[in-house]
Amino acid sequence: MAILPIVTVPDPLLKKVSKPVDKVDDKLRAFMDDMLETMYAAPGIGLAAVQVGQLKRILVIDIAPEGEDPDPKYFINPEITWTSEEMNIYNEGCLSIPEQYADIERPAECKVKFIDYDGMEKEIHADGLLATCVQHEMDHLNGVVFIDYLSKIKRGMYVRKVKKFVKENEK
Ligand code: GNR
Ligand code: NI
Repeated sequence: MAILPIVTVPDPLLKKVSKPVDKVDDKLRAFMDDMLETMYAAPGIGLAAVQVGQLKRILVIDIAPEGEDPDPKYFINPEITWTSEEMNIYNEGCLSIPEQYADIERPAECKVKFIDYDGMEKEIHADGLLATCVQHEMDHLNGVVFIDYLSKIKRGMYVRKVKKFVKENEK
């Protein structure tokens, strides 16, 4: 297992569309384990492969509250098949936009079809934080981050703050 470096804005990689995975094998599972370890170490509740430099359609998510048993979820080639009309606003953060938060409105519930850790096709109905997190991670696979929903001026402010944060943390 390994903790991988996390890509931050304005890295152009974060704007790219990730490619579908064609085979779920032990090598891919080892990479997904590294993603999970990286996410826990950050710490975060979700991570897309592009955030650790790989343009693959893979997500890992664990929304279990701190102090409770871990509940890792792996999503390969995820597709959102349904979203609710009801919306929800959540104060979102992103490991690629460290220390910055913004209220983002998304569908409150969604259904996601995906391939799991064992290569089996599954579909889940997500609500609450899981629905928000799945949609945030799906955005990463399509080259979108939450600041893309803000005005150009606000986005510029966020990017500047992240650059400063990254610079100060590499000293
Ligand atoms: O750790 C994370 N927290 C979070 C909080 C609200 C909405 C979405 C998220 S995902 C984020 C980790 C991350 O950047 N995933 O891409
Ligand atoms: Ni993110």
